[in-house]
Amino acid sequence: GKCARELATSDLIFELLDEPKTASIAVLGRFGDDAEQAVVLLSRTAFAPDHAQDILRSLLGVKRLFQNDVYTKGCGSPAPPVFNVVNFDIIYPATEKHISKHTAQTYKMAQEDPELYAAATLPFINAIPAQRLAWVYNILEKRAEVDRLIFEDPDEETGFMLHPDLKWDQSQAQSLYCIALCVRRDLRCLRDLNASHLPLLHNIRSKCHQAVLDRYGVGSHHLRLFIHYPPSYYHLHVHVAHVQLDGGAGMAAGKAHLLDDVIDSITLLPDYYARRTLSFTIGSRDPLLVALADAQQGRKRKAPEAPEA
Ligand code: M7G
Repeated sequence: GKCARELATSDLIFELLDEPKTASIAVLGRFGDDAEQAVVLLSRTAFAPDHAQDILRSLLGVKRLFQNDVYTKGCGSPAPPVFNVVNFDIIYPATEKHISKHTAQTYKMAQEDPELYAAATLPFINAIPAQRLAWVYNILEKRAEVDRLIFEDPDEETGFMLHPDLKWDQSQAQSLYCIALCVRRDLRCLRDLNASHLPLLHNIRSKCHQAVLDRYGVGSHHLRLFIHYPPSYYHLHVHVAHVQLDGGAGMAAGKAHLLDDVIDSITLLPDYYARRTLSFTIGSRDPLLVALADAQQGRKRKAPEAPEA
């Protein structure tokens, strides 16, 4: 409400992250003289194949940048400008966590063993304000995105709700991206999963496959189901994306764990995720990095000194 009305008077000036490859940009600013900050994400939509011919026709008249042998390059705005559709996402009021998530930063690998999880990550998760999951509970309690619901299974133990992910503009099936949120609220992340959750994971896998086929005509062999570690939101959810989608960092090794692999691992070893070391990429501005570094420092200090020779 507020965002839409005041967008005209906004003063969004600080560029956070400019990603030419995905034609997207994140900017930080305020609406008028409001004290709260907003993060706004802008991204260009994909070309609709039906429009390609019209776009080309209207572009042929614009300036050619160069021509070399069989190669010609040019650029211009197609007319009518209806082709320049831009998606926008507004996060308001934006917290430091939102701002850092959308800010350019350097990344490094972290190794989290069960002791480090207990000493650093778990206290970090427990300190996250409950407000961070408000959007999840809004969906589960049908206060938000109600008309976007794709499928629901209300079972208290194995149930979930499937919605289009915020990232997907639903313009193309090939960029399909949905999110399955568990009904139960006691599972935070991959670390919590063990063999007792196999019925839940099997249920999500088979019913997501069926629901996406029914709604979008995309078969299960074209879907990549995965769980992030660490996630941004500690309420267990499964990402459901088209295999052809280039998901960037969100699909990189060390961040995305295939649901098939998760199921297989805990079938073979029931407490696999409580015991293993998880390696992942972490941004220099991620507050979890500080928690991990502090705990590692403490561990070094506490480590027994080598016996003297
Ligand atoms: P994650 O693995 O916790 O973190 O996934 P990530 O954002 O680092 O991937 C959360 C997923 O939920 C992401 O794919 C988000 O795009 C998606 N998401 C986040 N929010 C705030 C919303 C929302 O309000 N609605 C919907 N439908 N999806 C969201």
